[in-house]
Amino acid sequence: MMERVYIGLGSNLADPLEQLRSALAALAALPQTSLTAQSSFYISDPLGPADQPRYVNAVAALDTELPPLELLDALQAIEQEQGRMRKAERWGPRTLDLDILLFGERQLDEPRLTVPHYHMHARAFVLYPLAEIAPQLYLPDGRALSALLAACPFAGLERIDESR
Ligand code: PH2
Ligand code: MG
Ligand code: MG
Repeated sequence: MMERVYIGLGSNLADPLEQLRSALAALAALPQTSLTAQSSFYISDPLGPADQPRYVNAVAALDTELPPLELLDALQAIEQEQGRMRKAERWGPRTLDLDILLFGERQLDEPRLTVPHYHMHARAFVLYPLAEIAPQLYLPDGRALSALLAACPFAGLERIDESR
């Protein structure tokens, strides 16, 4: 079964734009998967510890036949390949973060994976890029993305024009 999945991409270390570009190439190369859309890149103020560089964020849409935990393994392998170190600090800096935001209509609550992604409902650096590629989207709980956006100021975001 083919399902539509949305991935949040983020980086604030080691040339973030390049990190996101190579991550998108790696997503496009996943087995049983096609990359169907990608948002612009956005520069965003760090959420969490303030003494870290600003992030570059984007959202990608995939159509995949991989089950959720296999996709998660594949995303974590891409993070590792791009130099991700797992550190203790919560919300600390990273070379690459690939988060499963939405997986079809599924609501998952497993030790390794919660979908929809925690807090995506209120994060400008997730909602604005997501709305660029899926403006009509509804979350599995029935909420419209447009309603979430209306409650989430664009503050601290900057869309990069030449990034595609
Ligand atoms: N990711 C985090 C912590 N803080 N801040 C921004 N602006 N963008 C992110 O992707 C981000 C963050 C942990 O995943
Ligand atoms: Mg994250
Ligand atoms: Mg993550």
